[in-house]
Amino acid sequence: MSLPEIPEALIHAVTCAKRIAILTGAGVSAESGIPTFRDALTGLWEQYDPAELATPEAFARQPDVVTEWYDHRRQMVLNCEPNDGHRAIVALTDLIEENGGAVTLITQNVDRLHQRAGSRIVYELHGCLLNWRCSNCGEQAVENGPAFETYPPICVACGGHRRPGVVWFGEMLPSDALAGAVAAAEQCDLFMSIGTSGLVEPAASLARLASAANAQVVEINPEPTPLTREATWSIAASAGVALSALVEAVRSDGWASPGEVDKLTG
Ligand code: BV8
Ligand code: ZN
Repeated sequence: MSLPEIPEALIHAVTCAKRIAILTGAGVSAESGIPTFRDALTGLWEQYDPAELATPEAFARQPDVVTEWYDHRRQMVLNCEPNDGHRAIVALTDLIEENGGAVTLITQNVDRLHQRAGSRIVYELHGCLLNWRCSNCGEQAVENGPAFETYPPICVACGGHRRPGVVWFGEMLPSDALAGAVAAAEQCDLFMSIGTSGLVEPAASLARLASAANAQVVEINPEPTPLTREATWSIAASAGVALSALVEAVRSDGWASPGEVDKLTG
């Protein structure tokens, strides 16, 4: 597979950036074998619309169907591994931090693969599939084990229906994650939108916040999105391939510039 062309100006922007904000979507986990959100419904789930299942109303109406779908996704996530895209984000973060910059990682994903790849601070805008809580008494636990025996899973403390700790459509985002993401978008020099269709709010507005604050914006997505025509750069490639190529380019061209070589060789 040919490596995508990484524009010189983008490599320069990455090496000059003091603050980079990265927003990821389901496309970053696709190369781990996790269907993207809009393709999530294959097989027995294909008769459902994800946006229909990802709501409090659906949980109230069909707690068994909704929790079985989420538990099916939880098992998928537990049985897959982070991919080159997740690892490249860790490598890029380390490179930037070694050179005095800062990276804020914001994700719409609920699979915790960034953390499993080694990303330390992640703003999870839409919660996490592994956290489950009682919809009645709030009792919560991280569930890393096998599939539940009953749907919906029942709270041992009060007998209530347990739900996944994700943010459903119509629910507020976690205020600390959203505040951190907005601040990072408003203060960054470079905003990277990776593997997201840019359809879900308020996450989709972060790139516009960044560009309104004079940040440059790069999008990595094999398909065009509403952001494509507004971005400074748009790389039509998969996250794993494009991010690995970007890290390679920054490592070799970016930081091997004459000033850096003097600094490195003393
Ligand atoms: C809220 C958890 C306040 C559950 C999810 C304006 C402002 C505020 C709210 C709204 C607004 N307008 C509308 C709303 C309401 C709503 C909304 O956005 N609706 C949309 C559909 C119009 N927003 C909300 O309800 C939010 N709450 O704002 O609270 C409020 C409340 C009520 C009324 C007003 C305000 C809550 C939204 C959170 C929903 N929960 N997830 C679960 O996972 O089941 S969202 C869900 O979609 C996932 O988190 C997913 O990540 C996310 C976004 O989708 P993407 O990540 O982009 O995934 P998608 O499949 O769409 O695209 C994948 C992309 O990857 C594609 O472009 C593809 O080309 C690309 N790709 C594929 N392979 C690769 C790749 N890219 C790179 N490499 C590859 N290999
Ligand atoms: Zn309970």
